[in-house]
Amino acid sequence: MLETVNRACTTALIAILAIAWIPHQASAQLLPPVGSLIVTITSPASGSTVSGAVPVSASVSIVGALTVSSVQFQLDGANLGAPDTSAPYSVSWDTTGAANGSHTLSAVARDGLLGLQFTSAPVTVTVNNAPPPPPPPPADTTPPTVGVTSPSNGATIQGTVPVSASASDNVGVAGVQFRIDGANFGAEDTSAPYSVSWNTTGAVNGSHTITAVARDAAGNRTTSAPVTVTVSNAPPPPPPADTTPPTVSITSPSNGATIHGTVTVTADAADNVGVVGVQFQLDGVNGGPEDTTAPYSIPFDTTSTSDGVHTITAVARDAAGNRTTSAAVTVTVANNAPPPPPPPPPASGARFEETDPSVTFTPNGGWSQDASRPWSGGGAAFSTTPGAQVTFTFTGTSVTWIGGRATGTGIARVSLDGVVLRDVDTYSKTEEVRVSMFTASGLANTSHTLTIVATGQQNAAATAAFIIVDAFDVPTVTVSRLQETDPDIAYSPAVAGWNQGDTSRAWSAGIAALSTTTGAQATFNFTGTGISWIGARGPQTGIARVTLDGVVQPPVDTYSPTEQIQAEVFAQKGLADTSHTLTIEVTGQQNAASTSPLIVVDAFEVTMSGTRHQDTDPAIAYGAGWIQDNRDKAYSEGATAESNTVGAQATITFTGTGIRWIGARGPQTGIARVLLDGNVVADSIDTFAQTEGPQHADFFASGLAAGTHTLTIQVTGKNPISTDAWILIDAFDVIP
Ligand SMILES: [Ca+2]
Ligand SMILES: [Ca+2]
Ligand SMILES: [Ca+2]
Repeated sequence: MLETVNRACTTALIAILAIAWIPHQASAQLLPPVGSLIVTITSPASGSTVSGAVPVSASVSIVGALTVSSVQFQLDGANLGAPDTSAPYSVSWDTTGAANGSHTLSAVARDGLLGLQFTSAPVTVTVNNAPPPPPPPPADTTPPTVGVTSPSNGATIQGTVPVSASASDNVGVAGVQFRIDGANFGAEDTSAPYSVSWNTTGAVNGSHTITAVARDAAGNRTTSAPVTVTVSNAPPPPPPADTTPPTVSITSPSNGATIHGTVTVTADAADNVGVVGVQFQLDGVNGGPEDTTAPYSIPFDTTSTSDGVHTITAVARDAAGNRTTSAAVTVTVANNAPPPPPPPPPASGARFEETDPSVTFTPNGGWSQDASRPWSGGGAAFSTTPGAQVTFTFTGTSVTWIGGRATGTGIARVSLDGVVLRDVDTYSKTEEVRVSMFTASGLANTSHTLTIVATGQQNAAATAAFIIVDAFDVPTVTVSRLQETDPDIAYSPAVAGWNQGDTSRAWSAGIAALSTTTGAQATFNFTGTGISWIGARGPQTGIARVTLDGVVQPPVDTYSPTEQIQAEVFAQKGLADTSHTLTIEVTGQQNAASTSPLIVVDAFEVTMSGTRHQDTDPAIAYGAGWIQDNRDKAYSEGATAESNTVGAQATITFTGTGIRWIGARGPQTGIARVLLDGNVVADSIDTFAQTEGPQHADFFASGLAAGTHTLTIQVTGKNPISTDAWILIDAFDVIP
């Protein structure tokens, strides 16, 4: 079919060659119609809106003997793409190449026989493409600029300095990282002004390089020009100089010691930093090498020096060269002396009961045993038979007769080794059980015989002439019986805890304090080496809790099926010779056999240092105004001297290193002045107290030079609230 058409066309082609230059359109008009091509744009539809790439298609209908050689699409009259020579006729239109808005498409079909052209009806469409995306921004390739602004190049710095930089960027600086000697220093500073603080004391002195690295958000980095600085810090101050000298003291031998042979000299030394050595000296001259390690000591061969008094010192040294010389210890070197005497007998005496074989009663029928009181050892001997006597043979330098006194006790004659010493009046207004009756001291340390003879005589106030022999102490022990009214005893609760002043029994000094109040306490502060609580036992007494210097003692059960008035219910000996505190507490508890928890505080006996000399001792010289042999209270060995006369004075001459004045306190006692060796040592001792305190130590002096001294008591007046100016001399205790 096509070949047939082609042959037909060849003829027609030759015919028109001569007029090939004639425009086709014109030719179509000039030539008789031989047919037509009806071109129709099939897509897109007229009036449609298009975007992107769209196909533009056309169909051609042949009318007559024409053929279709091609279809040329047109956009707004201009060719769109190449002519399409074969059906289906189509071209792809990239509408993005056209402006948004109305456009006209058309298609021109070309006849293959005569070259006639037939144009379609126009199709108008609206191009509506999205605007093109904006062009991407240009990449940031511009690095920041940065420079270190402080410190300045070449600077010498010390201490803490700011390190600063300025930085800028076409877009923006994201951060600046400082570097010292190439190493990052601190965190990146992300906000201007860019600065870090540099404590240069952490760096070695010398040259260091500072740079700053600025960074922008695109990652561009710029390192500043280096700034070179010199760190020059002063060296740290030296530690403060040690200006504290050591402390040092010689611990052995003791001051005043007599030494011989080889003795060890020791010292204690201490220092705030450290002791590096202790140099011992004899009479100021170095002895031996310095001891550089504690404990500091050196052997001292006393034969290397002369007999006699020498001083030993120790010089402690610290590393800073501070030196301290100890207090001197004075010793007596006695290389050729005889050995020292044996130590003195123990202070606590041995007690010999009246039943001891060393005690002899004559005539046998004149003495009776008594167990009605809580006597030492449970019993005592008594007699009213004139001439009845008891002898006690002992070895020692002192002795004390322990007995009892009351309104019915009489006068005994006491002899030592056959020599009458004195007549002892044992009368007392109150019954005193197991107390010192007479003491002989200062005896040669040999065997002695003490003789007590009942005279049948009695005090004018006495009702009978009993003599009671309970025991003997060798050597004598210095004891004060202090009443429960003593100002040194504190009672609690203050109100209603204790029944004070009970007189229902023959209490020591006539009265006692009683309590059944659980938790009620009596606290006694005393100084001495022993303590006895004088209370009571009976069918109605309870259990007490005793605390001595804070140490709780075993419970004290004071129950007894029979009454024991003035019983020693608690005793502790061998205490250090210093102040102590004894507390008695009512527990509210009682023995199963007891009828009540009652606790009785009647008196305390305090054992003290020294040897007691009674107010009757011939070593005491009384001036005018003194009254002897007062028996109105429970005094030591029954009696005192006393004066209510201002200006009255008494002086004891004693040999020893200390002395204790046993007087009294009370509502009626006065003020005294005390002189030692003629010098006032206590100008105004006010003995006033609201409660009775017989046998109180009104004054004590110790540490005196060994030798003979005098102690003078002067009555000087009274406290305004005291009823009188009584000053009592009950005894003196001489410290050897
Ligand atoms: Ca006895
Ligand atoms: Ca009493
Ligand atoms: Ca006395």
